[in-house]
Formats: sequence, structure tokens, C-alpha cells
Amino acid sequence: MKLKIGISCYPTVGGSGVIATELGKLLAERGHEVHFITSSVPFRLDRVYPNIYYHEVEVNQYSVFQYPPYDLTLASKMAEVAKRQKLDLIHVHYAVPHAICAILAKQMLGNQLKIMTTLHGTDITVLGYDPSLKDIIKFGIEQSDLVTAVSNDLVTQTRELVTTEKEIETVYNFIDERVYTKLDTEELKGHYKIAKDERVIIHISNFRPVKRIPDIVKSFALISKKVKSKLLLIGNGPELSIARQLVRELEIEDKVLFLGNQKHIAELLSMSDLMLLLSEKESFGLVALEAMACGVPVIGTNAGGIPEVITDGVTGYLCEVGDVECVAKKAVMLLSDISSYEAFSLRAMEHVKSVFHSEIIVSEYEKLYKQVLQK
Ligand code: GMT
Repeated sequence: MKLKIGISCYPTVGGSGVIATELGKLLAERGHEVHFITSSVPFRLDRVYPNIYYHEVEVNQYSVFQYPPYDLTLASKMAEVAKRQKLDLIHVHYAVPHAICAILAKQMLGNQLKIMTTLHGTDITVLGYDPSLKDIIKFGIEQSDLVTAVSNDLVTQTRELVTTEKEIETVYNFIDERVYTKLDTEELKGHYKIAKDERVIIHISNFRPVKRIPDIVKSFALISKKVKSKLLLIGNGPELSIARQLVRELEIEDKVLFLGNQKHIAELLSMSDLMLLLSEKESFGLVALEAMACGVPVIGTNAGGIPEVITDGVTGYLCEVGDVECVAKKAVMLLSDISSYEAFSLRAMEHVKSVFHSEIIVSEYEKLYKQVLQK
């Protein structure tokens, strides 16, 4: 059965927007009609795709209102698109505000619309601690027809934080394996003046405090004392200037490349030997999956859903949050033994294919859509 599916997400850079957009693209490839209802074109929707439609939520600034009414405009747009396009359901990413907007839209349509909500983490692990939002998050979850979360850890955290008995299904994140695959990057390495015998360590994030950027820099400083290496820092955000300062203080400026936001992540990953993801909280860690798909083992923290993505001692290593000595020790061990490194790299690629393959995950979402429509 081909469905008409509305998707709402934050369209800017970020894992939840990436997953929502890639899911929409793959559903469209399977013949479903997909309608993105967002404030701007999702950044991964970079060309014209058959079966995909985009409906912009235009938020006007009225002098009489202190704040632009984004949530109301979105709800109203959802109702209008759902009615006009005869949508079967709306799949929203984030409980707040998107699930709440969808619930309003559903009421505007006399309850004739199904809502599926996917929790990605930040809405629960950050907003869930805000007493002024906790109850509305709970409402958004309980009033959705079906709720998924991107890791088992996020399911547990959500249940505890908003004290709900609502069933929440885990559906892991995925990558488009046609994009995230090991590419030949000899030339690119030369472009960045990285010597053949230098190992490349990479970190990609939005440089929010939760990513513990100083730990990345400190770990690398320790690693680079033992292994000839370079650190690639990809992304932009509030902790970037702190990172620059620390790099100067540790006198490793010649070994760290700040590359800002980048589009062709698979190429940068393919020229890397190791990824560091040392977050304090992380519901899943999509970048770790992207790295593993390109054959890059990951050292991550034993936090949130990261242990569901990285298998300690198999596809990478896990260290406790803040334990930079552990990170450096494991990294040096991994990078110093070529044959063991190759095994980690191969297992990482195989693990992504067998557990997080897009075919598996998109089929799970399709199954859940059918389930929600029978409710
Ligand atoms: O990591 C971020 O700060 C961005 C955030 C988002 O909302 O896009 O990412 C969250 O969703 C991703 C996709 O499900 C997950 O891979 C990230 O782990 C999660 N971030 C956090 O939990 C901090």
C-alpha cells in the first residue's frame, strides 16, 4: 500500500533533520508520497526528488506579537496540507514543538489524522528537565498515535523523565549506504597536506557543550605525543572558540585542522583512521554510524545510546565521560597495531550493514506506519 506521509522536522544541520530527510527520500524511492512541512528546505533535500513535495511554513513577524507564532503557523500548515493532500499520517521528529503542533492539526481536522512521533534526544534530555515543559512533552508523547525513540537508552530515559507508561518503540538510526562508504581519498589527503605516514583523527559535531570539545582536544594532544597524527574538527558551534584557545595553549596548532561545516562528510571520513565522540549525553550518535560505515572505528563515551552503536573492543572502544587518558590509551593501541586495526575497521562496516542498514530501518518505519493506520 502506497501512503501519503507528512514529515516535520528541524530542517537545519543536525542528526534529527538528517534522519527525517533521509527517511523521506527512501520512502519516496519506495513509491510513497512524501510531504515535508518545514520552515525551510531540509538541507539534505539538495535536488528535485520524485514523490517528494515541500510545504514551507512561513512565519510572519507581527508588531503586535512579542514573538513570532511559529508553532501555531506550523500546526495550521500541517492541517492545511493534510487536508489538501489527503495525508494518511504525519511523522514528526521531536515531541516539542512538532508533536504538539501535529496534535493541534489533528484536532483542527476532527481527529482525522494519525500522528507518529520520533524522539531524538535533545527534546527529552534537555527540555525534559525544564519543569515548564515537562508536562507538555508528556502530553505530546501520550497523545501521539505511535512513538519511537532512536535508542533503548532514550526509551528508558523518556519513561523515567516524563513518567509515562506509553509504549515507545526503539527504531535505530540508519545511513544511506550509497553515500556513506569508503572512498578513495589519496588526493584529498594531499590537498590537506597530510603525510602518508600520518594518522587522521576526526570529530564532527555542532560544538555544543554537551559534546565536550575540550576532551576531544586534550585526548588528541595525548595521542599525538605517541602517534604521528592530525586532528580534523568538522562543524561549528558555541565551543569552537574554546577549542581554538585550547589548541593554542597545548601548542598543537600545526596538527589541528578546523574545517567548519562540510557537505561531503563521507570523503572526510574516508581519509580518517579514527573518530572521537566524547559527549556527556548522546541519545544515539549518528556521526559514529556514518564513520563506521566508512570503515572508521570510533572511540566513544559510555553515555546514553552510544554503547548501542559502538561495541566496546569490537568496532571501537568506550571510555567513561571525561576520561581522556582512557581515550588516548585506546587510540594509541588501535592505531599502533595495523592488523588489529584492519579487523576493527572491517567489523565496523559489517556491523552497520547488519544492524543499521537503511533497508531494515525504513522497513521498520513502514511497518509502524501500517500499524498506526490500523489503530
Ligand atoms: O547532537 C545534536 O546536538 C543534534 C541532535 C538533533 O536533534 O539533531 O541530535 C540528536 O539526534 C540525533 C539523531 O537521532 C542523534 O544521533 C544524536 O545523538 C542526538 N543528540 C543528542 O542526544 C545530544
